[in-house]
Formats: sequence, C-alpha cells, structure tokens
Amino acid sequence: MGKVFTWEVNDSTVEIKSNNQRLIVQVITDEIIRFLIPKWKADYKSVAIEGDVTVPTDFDVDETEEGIEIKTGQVTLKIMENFQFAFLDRYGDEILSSYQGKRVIKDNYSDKAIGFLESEGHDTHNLKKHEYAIQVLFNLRNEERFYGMGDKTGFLNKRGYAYENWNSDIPQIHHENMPALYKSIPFFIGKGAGYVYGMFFDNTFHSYLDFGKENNNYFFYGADNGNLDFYFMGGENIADVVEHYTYLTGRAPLPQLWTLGYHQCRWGYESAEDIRNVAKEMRGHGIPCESIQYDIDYMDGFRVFTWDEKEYGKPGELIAELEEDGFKAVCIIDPGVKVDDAYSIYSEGIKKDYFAHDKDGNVYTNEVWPGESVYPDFGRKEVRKWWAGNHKALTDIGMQGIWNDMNEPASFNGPLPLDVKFSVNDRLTNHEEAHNVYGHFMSQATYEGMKELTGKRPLVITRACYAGTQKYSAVWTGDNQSVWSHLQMLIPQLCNLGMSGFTIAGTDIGGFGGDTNPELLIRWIEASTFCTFYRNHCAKGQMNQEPWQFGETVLDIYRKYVKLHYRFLPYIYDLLFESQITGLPVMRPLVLHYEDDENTFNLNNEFLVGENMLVAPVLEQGATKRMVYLPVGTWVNYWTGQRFSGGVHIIVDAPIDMMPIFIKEGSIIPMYEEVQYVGEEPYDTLKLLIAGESAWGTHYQDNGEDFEYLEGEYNLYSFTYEDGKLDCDMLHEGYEKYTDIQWEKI
Ligand code: MIG
Repeated sequence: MGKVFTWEVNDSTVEIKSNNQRLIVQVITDEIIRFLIPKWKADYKSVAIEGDVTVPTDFDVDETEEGIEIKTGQVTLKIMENFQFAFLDRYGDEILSSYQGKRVIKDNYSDKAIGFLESEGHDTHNLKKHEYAIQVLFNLRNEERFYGMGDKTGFLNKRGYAYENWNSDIPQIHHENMPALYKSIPFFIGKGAGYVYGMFFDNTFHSYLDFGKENNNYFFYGADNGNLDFYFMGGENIADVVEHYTYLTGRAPLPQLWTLGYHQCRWGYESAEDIRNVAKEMRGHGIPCESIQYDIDYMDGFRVFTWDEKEYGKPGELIAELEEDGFKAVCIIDPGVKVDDAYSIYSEGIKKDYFAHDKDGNVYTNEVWPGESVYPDFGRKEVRKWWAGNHKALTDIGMQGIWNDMNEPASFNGPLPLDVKFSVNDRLTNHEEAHNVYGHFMSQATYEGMKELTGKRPLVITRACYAGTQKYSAVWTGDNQSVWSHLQMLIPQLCNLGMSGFTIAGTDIGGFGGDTNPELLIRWIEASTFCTFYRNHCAKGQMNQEPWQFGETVLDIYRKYVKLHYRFLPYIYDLLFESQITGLPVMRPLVLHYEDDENTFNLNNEFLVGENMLVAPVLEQGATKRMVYLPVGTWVNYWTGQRFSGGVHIIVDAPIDMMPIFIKEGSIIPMYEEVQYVGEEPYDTLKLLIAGESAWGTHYQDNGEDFEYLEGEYNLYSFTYEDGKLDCDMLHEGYEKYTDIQWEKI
C-alpha cells in the first residue's frame, strides 16, 4: 500500500496523496475528525466554525495491509484505496463507512415516459438521476436512523427522506416531504443499536442528503460545488454528539430573560393605533406580554431603518408610551434596500460600494417589498459593520430587538442568479457559494450592532441561516399555516433544530397563513408553553388571531398557558444557561435521553424539557385524551400529582384546557410568580416544585440583561431535598440573592 499512498503528518493534520488526489485528515479532538478532499480549496475558511477549534491530541498513523489507519484514543479512521474509508469506535467496531458500489435508482423510467408525465404537469425530479460534482456514498444499515438537519419538515427521524440544503422562502404550505426550507444545517446524527455518530458537511454550496430514499443500501451526500469537507463526531451517546457539534459551530449565548416571554405580532398592524390597541387589549385581558412586534408596515415605504411618521407618529413616541406599560419594541428588518437616491441607506451604500453586483459589474437589483432593491454584501466585514451601525436609528428610538426576514435572500422577480457577486468571509465569490450564508452574515451584523449599541444581550430572530448562526440569532420556522399538521410538525421541527444547535426557536403560534380556529389556537399555545421563542403571529389577509378574538373560554385557557410559561421561565432559563456548556437544547426528543428505548426512536408527538419534564400536547382536532409514552423512571402528573412507573404507554385525560405535563421524580423545578411582563416586579422569590421524597436540582440566577454574568455576577444554587428538609448550597455566589425561597411538593 505504501506504493499507492504517500502521507505526511503535520501537527494535527495528516495529508495523504494517492494518484494525484489529496486527502487532508485533521484531528480536531479525540472524538472529532475532519475529512477534507479539497477539490475546490484546501485552505477553506469555514463560516460555521470560527477560530481554531483544534485541541492538541495524540494520535497514531499506521500503514496496514489495506491502507492507512489514523487512531485517536476514541476513533479510528481507516483510509483505503480510492480514499474509501471507515470510522471505527474505540473497541474497533465500525460506525460509518463509505459504500463501494454505484448509485442505483430503482425506478428507471424512459425519457418518453418522463416526457409524458411532464406534459401533464407532474414533478419528475425524482425519476432522474442527478450525479453531483461532489458525491459520497455511505453504507446504510437497516436499523439506522437520522436526526438533526435543522428546520427540515416531516418527522423526527429523517430516514427514508431526501433533503436539499438551499435556503428557500416557501410561502406555500410546508408538507412533510419538502426537500428544503429557510435554513441550511448540513448536520445529522446517525444512530443504530450500540453506535452513534454525527456528521457535519461544511460546504455552503447547494447540497443534498439522501437518507436511504433512493436506495436502502446506502445514504449519500452530494454538492454542486465546493469541497468534500466533513467532520465526523464520535461519542458515547446522542448528547455527546450534540456537545461535539456545538463545540465546533458554537452555542447560543444566554438571552435576556424578557425575550423568553410572550410576544404578540401580526403582519397587518398598520398604524400606531393598531399597535396601541393590541397592547391595551393584552394588558386589559391580563395576558402577560413583552412586546408587540413591528412587521414591515412600520417603515416608510419599506425602507429599512426608517419609520413611517404618517401612520406611526413621531419616531420614539409610541415606543416610549408603551414602555411605560412594560412593553419592549422589536421590529423587522429585511436585507433588501430600496433603490432611491433620496434615501441615505441606499445612497451611502452605493457610494461605498456595499451592494452586490451582477456578473457584468452593475449593482444587482431585484424586487422585494420596497420595489426595486439592492442586496448588501454581508459577507464583507466592512459591510456588516456599516449595517450594524445603521441600527442606531432604531436603538435611538428605543428598539430593543431585531427580527430579520427575507434573508434567504428572497426575491419577487425570479431567484437571484447564481453568478451575482457576493462575498464570503471577505473573499469575493458568487451567490452560488454565498446563498446559504447570506442570512448568517446578516444575523451576525445585527447581533454585533445591537450588542455594541445597547450593551445588552441582543435579541435577533432570523428566518434564514446556516450551521453556526445560533451564536448570533434565535430562529422561527417561517411561514407555517393554521392547519393541524403544522401544529404536529412543531415537535419534530423544534427538536431537530435544537439538536442542530438552535435551542432558541419557535413557530408562529396559531399559524401564519390561513385562518386559525379556536381549538387549534388553544392547542397551539399549549404545545408552545416551553418554547424559547414564544410568539403568536399571523399573515396579512388572515383572520385575526390575538387571544381575545374567540371569546371568553379561549381567552381564559390561553391566559392560563401564557401564565404557566411565565411560571416556568426560570426552568427554561436554567436550561439555556446549561446549553452554553453542553450545547443541549431546552426542548428535547425523548430519544436524546432514552436512546436505547425503541419506543422513543420515532416519537413525534411528545418531548422533554431538559431532563426533568415531559410534555405531551394534544395535536389532533377533537381529541380530549391521548396516549403518552413514559420512559423508565417515575413520572408525576403535574396537574393531578398522580405517579406512574415509566416504560409504559398510558392514556391521559386532556380536555381542551389541559396539556399533559409530567415531572420526573427526584427533580426540583424552579418557578417564578406570575407577572404581566418580566421586570414588572423584581423576581425576589423563588418557588421550588419538588417531585418525590428525595430530590435534587440546581438553579442559575443573574440580572437577565447584560454580560456581567461573564464576569461572575451570577448565583448558582444547588438544592437537595431529603427527609422533609430542603438544603441549599451555593455553587457560585456573585449576584444579589432571592429574599425568599419557598417550596412545594408534588
Ligand atoms: O413575504 O413581513 O415570514 O413572518 O410577517 C412575506 C411580512 C414577508 C414573511 C415572514 C412573515 C412576515 C412577512 N414576511
């Protein structure tokens, strides 16, 4: 074999050459190995992974009969002829290997048959074989399952489906089998009996992942361009893989506490009066609320960073008025800048050459809300800095959070051609490479601007993003619809986003497109009780869906759940604190903690919040009972106190005002008093909910606003409950403590 390969070790990398082909293996940690075939660029600087994440790690390189073996304490990578490969765990068992055969499409239709189908308007995309510029096939085992992949629609387990990574604005209904949505997170967790691994394909070009849809013998990755550049992650369990992936691409920083509260929005509040009325109704009905969000109508002719004085009054006035009543202001900002010489953002951007050009060197225009518009080249640091600074116009009038939309980027006049010139990490390139990271760079600019301007932890919400954007922004799942299948989709979609790094995420409660109805709205607010982005939002032209639109019963139930969300805020916040250390999300599929229990493998209709709560929303019209799977352990019904030994399916009552919630025995859940908004009253009393005779829990506390916690200004409590007595240990003390800690048993 020595004849076929030459290889050379250089610090953490092993460079292997064979027949003019080059493979670079980089040992990142003893569980993370990068595999790079630089068809395009050997020195590619990642967008998702910032800085040098390589940890000096001991590894051996040996020549064997078959080829080369690179071995860390945890993982062995075997490289064979033609760069075929296999990853083994530390016991020498194979976890993942390349597939030696060729792609075989089962259904081979003739061109004539395809033409016939097309003439009737059928989609024949799947009947044709597409060979990709970059393509790699992996052996697929019968029992192998796949999780992750960001916001893709459908079920928790992606096995049997094929996906594309190409950020797409899809206003039509999102079905379970859509190839692509707004976000591209080319990361998945492969799981079978006794093995688990993660794969992250760091390539921003249009890419494809087929999890055994084309053929049951292999799964494959394809890309239209770029490198074959992936990170293999080992680990003992799914949680380890999530930890490794978020080690690479970063973790969501702790948000401000208020941002986790309730937000009301709709596209269609068209004046100060509209916004003021909604605020008044919220308080009048006693529904806790942090912000009424400003959708595109607040701008002057959809010019970003402006304010429509005609409909919304003097800039700052409405915001200040609502602030008196505890409301914060959050507004939408789109990337498209209106072509208008009299508009300073446009003229300044033109003067400084900040907008993308077409292939002939003219500033590229397309159409979005403001009409003819140009696209800032966010992949340039200088442009991001400028964009960041533009937010001063908004923070000066009191804006506290930014919602980034349309940043796939979307366009009304056909898609942006692939040869439009954009930059990636300050390198001029084409839209083809920059497309999937356009939203990422926009979010980064927004985050950095808001951080600099306010000194607080920025609230940025984005629709489009790439792997790693979690460092800068929360996400929502875009234009869902008021249909039951979209309520059902909430669980797998948010769980998979969570395992892909996006722990701060939510859906439009009630559904964005289409008309909601009372029952659906109630079940949706119930199912969202533990969402980290918690907003009711609706499209222009649809029936109003604020909580008071459907009478007293709906209002009462709605209020009950928003209040419950506020009571559990400290638990959610604790999990977000933990998330910075472990990368684990707040909302977790059961398989994350019970991965050997086959009842959890394809469980789409219940989820865990942290490790200690299990939530089973009703997701079907008309249902008032539902089946719940309780994994091993003792689980206590939050509403009734009834105890169950896990490992069983039970039937629980779930009338319209009840969403089943279970607390794990042995845990202590921190809770707060109800408020109308975060900060209405100081949170000086902590309430502990203790499940069982012997229980333990930790709790994190800080000022909920700025970065002082990084300087040690926080408290970390450890509570132990035993023999009817509660003990408190301070694991860290650096902030004003609660004046009162009360507890209650369940
Ligand atoms: O083309 O700003 O997903 O939340 O209300 C529609 C108007 C543009 C899409 C977003 C939606 C928002 C809407 N926007």
